[in-house]
Amino acid sequence: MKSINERLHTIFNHIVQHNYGEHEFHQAVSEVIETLGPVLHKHPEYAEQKIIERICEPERQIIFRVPWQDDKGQVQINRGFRVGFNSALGPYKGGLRFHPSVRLGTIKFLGFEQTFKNALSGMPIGGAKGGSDFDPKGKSNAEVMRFCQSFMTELYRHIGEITDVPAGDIGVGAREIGYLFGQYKRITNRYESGVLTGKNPAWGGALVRREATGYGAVYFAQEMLRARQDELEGKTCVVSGSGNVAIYAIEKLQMLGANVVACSDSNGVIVDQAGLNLETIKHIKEIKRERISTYCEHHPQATYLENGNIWAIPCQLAFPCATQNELDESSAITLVKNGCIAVTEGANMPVTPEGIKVLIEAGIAYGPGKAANAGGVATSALEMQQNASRDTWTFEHTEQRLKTIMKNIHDNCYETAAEYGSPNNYVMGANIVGFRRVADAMIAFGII
Ligand code: NDP
Ligand code: 2IT
Repeated sequence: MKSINERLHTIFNHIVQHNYGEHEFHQAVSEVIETLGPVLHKHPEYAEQKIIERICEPERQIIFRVPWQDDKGQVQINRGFRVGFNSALGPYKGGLRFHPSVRLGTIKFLGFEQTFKNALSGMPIGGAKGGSDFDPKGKSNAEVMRFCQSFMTELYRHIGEITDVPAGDIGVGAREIGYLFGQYKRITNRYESGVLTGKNPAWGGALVRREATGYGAVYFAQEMLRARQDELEGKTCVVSGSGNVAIYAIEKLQMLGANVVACSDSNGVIVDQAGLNLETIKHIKEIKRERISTYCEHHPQATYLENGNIWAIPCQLAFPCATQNELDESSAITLVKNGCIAVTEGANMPVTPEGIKVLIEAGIAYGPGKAANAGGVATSALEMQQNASRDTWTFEHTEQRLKTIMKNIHDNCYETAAEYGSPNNYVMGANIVGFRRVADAMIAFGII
């Protein structure tokens, strides 16, 4: 009879062999599987029903050609993806990423994470992800529109308000959601508001959805600090990225009295010890769609570090909000040395496994993305709820719901980690809560 750890090892080896070369997917699976030993010990039914093997295999994977014409009249071809990972708890739900680095393995890692995150959120949503290797950077609005229309011309037949509900992610914001929704409406002859979330509030979007991931991550950090009898106010913070998640994390941090001294984009880092000016960042990123380096033209006291490492800027609280594997072992060591007390993931899988080990061993509060950034998708579920009832809620009401959801996620992770013998380990807590919710529903539904 094999031990539980041997069995988990065998399952993982099989997954690596059968998903060849998909390193990010292997990484996401490994991080979850490593924490499930104590769960299998308490609940042998999960092993008997082969729940881990089933949960790691996406229910469906769609790959399609996306042809479009650029402004010069040239034909361009991209690849589109939608992976419906798990629908045990509700319709497939998860964002679309448009970035040149997107491969099937990227979408699978994100869909896998999303399954646990969505379960953890407590909302009735399954897990999915999609996207394309299309690069919106440097494209005109007309090019982005033609791309989105072509993308939706295939995607529309696979989605629907009770089937699969995409939203934004890297490279997909309100502009892209608008073009995608317009094409869906046109093809299907249906004003089906609930088919996409992250819509403009002027035509069916929820207030607070734009802010929700960043705000939610800050609420999560606040709860982690509270559990250690500490608080956010007065803390020096660093937030990587300068996109949707980063901007609204910075906004909430500033509202709560923290000092955010650095942010970044894929070209470099801005450091402003006086505290970042968020209006300037919003203007550069949301309106002008320019590089973050232009910040210094408005604020000469700030410095720009081309290709700089943002984690070398001393801080007490770090918020990786850009992309996967952006914070490695040596950066984690630097953060610890500089006195960092908490790392909260706004992005998906931004800290490498070696980096996570350093943070946990140093006793730092580490909030994994599937818990800390769940506020975005949870508010998407609130948008679905408003669309289904043809209602609109106020900003205050929706933000209060978000706050309560983040506190519940935090408390569930915290209590479950303690229950399974690893107090303060939010990775354990998040994985176990998410896994158990999905697993119990799968068992109830039989072998499907
Ligand atoms: P945006 O496209 O709005 O912003 C992404 C930011 O990250 C930009 O500053 C971008 O810089 C930077 N970035 C992206 N890719 C890379 C890269 N390969 N290397 C360095 N920097 C990079 O995306 P979001 O803010 O929406 O997403 C950020 C992260 O948060 C992602 O991991 C996403 O999966 C996660 N997330 C997003 C949610 C949402 O609601 N939007 C919800 C939960 C998680 P540049 O402009 O130079 O590319
Ligand atoms: O990673 C994520 O949780 C998102 N990109 C948001 C997904 C959603 O459906 O709102």
